[in-house]
Amino acid sequence: MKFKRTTVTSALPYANGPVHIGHLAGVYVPADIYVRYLRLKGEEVLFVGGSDEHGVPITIKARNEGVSPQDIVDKFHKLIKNAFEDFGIKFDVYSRTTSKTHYEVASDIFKKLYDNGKFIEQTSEQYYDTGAKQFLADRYISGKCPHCDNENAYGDQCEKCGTSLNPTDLIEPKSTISGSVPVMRETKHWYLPLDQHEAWLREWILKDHKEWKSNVYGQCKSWLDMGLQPRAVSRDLDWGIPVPVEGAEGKVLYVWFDAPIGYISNTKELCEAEPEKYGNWETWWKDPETRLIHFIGKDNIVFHCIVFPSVLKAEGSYILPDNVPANEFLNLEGDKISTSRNWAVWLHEYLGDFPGKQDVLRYVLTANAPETKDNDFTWKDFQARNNNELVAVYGNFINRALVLTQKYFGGKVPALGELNDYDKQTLADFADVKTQVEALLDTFHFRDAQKEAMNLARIGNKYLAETEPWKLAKTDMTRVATILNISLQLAANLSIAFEPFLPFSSDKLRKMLNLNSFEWAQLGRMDLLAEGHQLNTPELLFEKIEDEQVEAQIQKLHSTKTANESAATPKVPEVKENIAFEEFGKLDIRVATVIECTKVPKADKLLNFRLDDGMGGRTILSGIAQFYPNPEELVGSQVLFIANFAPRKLCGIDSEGMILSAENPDGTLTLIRPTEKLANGSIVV
Ligand code: B3M
Ligand code: ZN
Repeated sequence: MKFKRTTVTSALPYANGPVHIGHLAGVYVPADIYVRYLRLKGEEVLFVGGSDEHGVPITIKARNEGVSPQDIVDKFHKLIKNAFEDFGIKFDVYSRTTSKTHYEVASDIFKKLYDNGKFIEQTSEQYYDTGAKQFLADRYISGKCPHCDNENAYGDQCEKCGTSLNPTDLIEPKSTISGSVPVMRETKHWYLPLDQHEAWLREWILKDHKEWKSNVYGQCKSWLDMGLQPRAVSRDLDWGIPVPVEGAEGKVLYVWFDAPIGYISNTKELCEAEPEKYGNWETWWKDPETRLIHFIGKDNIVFHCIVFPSVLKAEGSYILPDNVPANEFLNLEGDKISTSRNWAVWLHEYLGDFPGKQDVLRYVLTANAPETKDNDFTWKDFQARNNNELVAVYGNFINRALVLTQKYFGGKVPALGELNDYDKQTLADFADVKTQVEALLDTFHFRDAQKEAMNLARIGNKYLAETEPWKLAKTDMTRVATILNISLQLAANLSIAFEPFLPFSSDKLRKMLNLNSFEWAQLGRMDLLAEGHQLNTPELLFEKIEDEQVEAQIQKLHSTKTANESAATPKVPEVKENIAFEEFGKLDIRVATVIECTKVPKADKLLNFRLDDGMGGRTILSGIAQFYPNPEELVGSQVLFIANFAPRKLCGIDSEGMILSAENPDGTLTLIRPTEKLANGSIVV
């Protein structure tokens, strides 16, 4: 079938941490390449992204940090969105699943499925914390692992031995919220009966989409062969979209039910904001002439190929994905990327450490893309690919062509004379690049497509190296003109061929070539620059990356990892000498709420806390500024302080007490904060 337009989605990252190179290589860079390619061909395409702002991990992070889940997602949504923008991932829309539109769209879809009897209701027993008065998500239950005796296994997984668990598998389960022993209590949930969808899914994937990537097809097949089970689409949680049904108080939509609907909501939000430009949102989601493509990582395959399509099918008016080109995982320096161990290269940090070098990372991530199997990123390879390929091949060719034109022809495109056999051969090599790169991009082989583009640069580089126009300048200017004309046409071609992969450099190159309009269709043509066309002053397209720069990165990686590992096996400082109870009794430790918290000017370490201590308020300075870069985020938290500590003057400010922190094994300090709201001024006994 011939499609008229394409809706491209890329997985919505959880807004509980920044994006790292694994996410980029697996999802965002390939999606962006594909979309840029379609745009360049003049096709109608919509690129939808956004943040996934629900789910239990966000609530856990919020609880640990003593802030609200909304605070967490606000912070990371902004950070991720800005980093993507800086990196040139060009979404048409990047919104969030806490938006009003998303609440409406997700609730409406749930309601429609509910009203049409597409769910089944089931009651089951789940752990409940009677003190905290809430059902416990798997991650909120810890206990002993039945396989390896690890005391701190979670209700969904033991992180020590890696086994997936059910909360009921845990020996001596405890609520991580209150520490108390949870009880079993009945709860009702709505389930999507995937077993009833199995027949059409088998037909649709296994028969009609044999062209899907083998890793995707294989995973779907094994799910289908195991037999599908009903999946709960609601949870007992207070963070998420309320289940829009009577009698569902305290229940929200399961994050994996609402998140993919986010693609639809974000499209709707965009189209309603700019209808002239984007038209009606339904065209992008309901017209059978629209092709839907989901870019995701391999851990999301079942949700995009089985669960979400079943929701769309049950709803009845939506199209299904035409392809789901999921990637495998990227490792880092031979080890699995891990957020908790801080074994990652974070996008926002890369952008800060390597300003203006977006394309280098894009290039390396595509060159090592985990398209068919897991792959590895190393800083040495990053440096080598930059220095030996981008600088020495592509950059060198462009620089020579432009500088020589400047030198011999005042920057004007010289005339093309008669072609010799080598010229003809070089042009022939370029002639079918369009078909070749296109065939690879159309089938999501981005790695090979980029390799093909780089081979073109190699041909150009070799052409100049072998024809040596600088040697001919004294004897045969007609020949020099021909060689440079050909080289410049090749350079113009490269700016188009590389546009999907290296958009910043392509743009820079076109500025140097003084080339304003360009399109994919021009690829392979040798008349892109007319004779006499004036070029702009040449600049280097890429710069060498020095050893020190990558060594600093390697060191940074290892030092943060070591800090984290030593935190995992802490050395506990020795206990001090015994004291009598009366001595403890002399300390007056109390609870207060932070009402203001700012950095003390000219003192790097000090924070100025204004506290509501229940006794009219007081000011205390505390030397923890370096551990709380955003002190305003502490406002509203409760802290413990020593109330009868003799006041002292610091930096000209009276400090009336001392706020309690704990020292971590790596020397960092963390404020001690009560987990339940207490009356200000309460005494700690
Ligand atoms: N946030 C999981 C992930 O980042 C999830 C993807 C949602 S896509 C709708 O792996
Ligand atoms: Zn275990």
